[in-house]
Amino acid sequence: MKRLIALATLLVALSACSGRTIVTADVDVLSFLDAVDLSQEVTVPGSIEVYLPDSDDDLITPDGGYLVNSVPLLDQLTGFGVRVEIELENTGSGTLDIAASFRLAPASDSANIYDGNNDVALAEAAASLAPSSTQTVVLEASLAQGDPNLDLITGDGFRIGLDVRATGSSTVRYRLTGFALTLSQRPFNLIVP
Ligand SMILES: [Ca+2]
Ligand SMILES: [Ca+2]
Repeated sequence: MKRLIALATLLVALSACSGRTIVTADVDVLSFLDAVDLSQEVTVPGSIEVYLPDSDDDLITPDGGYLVNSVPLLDQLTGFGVRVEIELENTGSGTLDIAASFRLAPASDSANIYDGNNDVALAEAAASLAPSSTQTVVLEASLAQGDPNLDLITGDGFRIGLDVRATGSSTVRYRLTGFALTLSQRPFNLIVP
């Protein structure tokens, strides 16, 4: 079984593995983000922390991130996976240290998915960039059945976001080049219209 479902807010590819024991929905988050979230040059005046995707029109204020809902499989998930790729280019004259994390939060955590209250950092990565250098940071995580963090995802959806901290005096251009989610569920739990 393989089918594409076009929804108002999300494109989801559904497929079942050959054993027909697990159904997965692949969500390409990149295709739903605004241009400002995908790429921007930011001045780093000693240190700065930005939050992506930005939902309150200010990159440096933490917020509710991106709400994923209106997709199949949200009820009774048996697995969750994420892979994010952030290309970072040091466009200034100073060295930069970068630390990035991927956050997961329930739909109800609409004010701040970065404060450790009802939210969690599932993946973290760091990089050091000399002037004029470019590196790609990869954030990757998966949750298996029984992981308590899966309980953050309910039929109402869930929230996701990236916390990117830069330290140094320079400028940095970030470019989100990959942001993919995989939601897994056993077929007997699947409800598709
Ligand atoms: Ca913000
Ligand atoms: Ca929170």
